[in-house]
Amino acid sequence: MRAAVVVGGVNVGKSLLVVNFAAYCGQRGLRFQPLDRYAASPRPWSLGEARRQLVSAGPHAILAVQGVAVTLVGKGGPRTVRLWDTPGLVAGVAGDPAVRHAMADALAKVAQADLVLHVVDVARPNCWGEADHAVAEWRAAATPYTVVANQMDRPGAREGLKHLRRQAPGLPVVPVSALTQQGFASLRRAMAASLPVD
Ligand SMILES: Nc1nc2c(ncn2[C@@H]2O[C@H](COP(=O)(O)OP(=O)(O)O)[C@@H](O)[C@H]2O)c(=O)[nH]1
Ligand SMILES: [Mg+2]
Repeated sequence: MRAAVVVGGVNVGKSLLVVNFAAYCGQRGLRFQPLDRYAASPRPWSLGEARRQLVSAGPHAILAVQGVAVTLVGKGGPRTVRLWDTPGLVAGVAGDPAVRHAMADALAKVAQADLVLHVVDVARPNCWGEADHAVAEWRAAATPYTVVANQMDRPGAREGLKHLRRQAPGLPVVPVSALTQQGFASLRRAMAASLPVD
């Protein structure tokens, strides 16, 4: 199955995007598949349970890299893709070994993915940080790469979006709100355009 990896800083809305976008694509229950090396079985969650388990305003709620399969209805037919949720990237080397391992898992997924969805919280000042710059510089030319400008429902997001476009010139940007699902139709179109039909 094709892989779309969702990366970005801490608390930008990656997990809420994964859960709500899967719901938008018609998933009613989510079977999260952890990375193979954890040899764990898929976690079946309702949408509400997945939000409770994964979405949090605190730092690094969940360190696991785990994915959920979704079917994108698009031009020419459906595309099945696994959306991989990852822990937030930070600049520098994390002191906590669990965070360091999680970071390495996340970057390994980015290196293998068929599509990278790089999530940014545009309602935050200076939303394109050092780690964002580093990852985009590393992979944007090598693989289909879309910057997801999230949290468009919040005050200041429009200015943040302009700032982001200046900071990341040449990268495709799709503005969305993972909370209200605004922009999800455009996101699905952008994803379908980069993935082969099943
Ligand atoms: N208003 C608003 N809040 C959001 C949005 N996306 C995420 N959040 C909130 O931001 C916090 C972090 O979200 P989460 O998905 O856990 O971020 P992650 O660390 O990147 O996975 C949670 O409190 C979410 O409810 C959004 O588009 N709009
Ligand atoms: Mg998360």
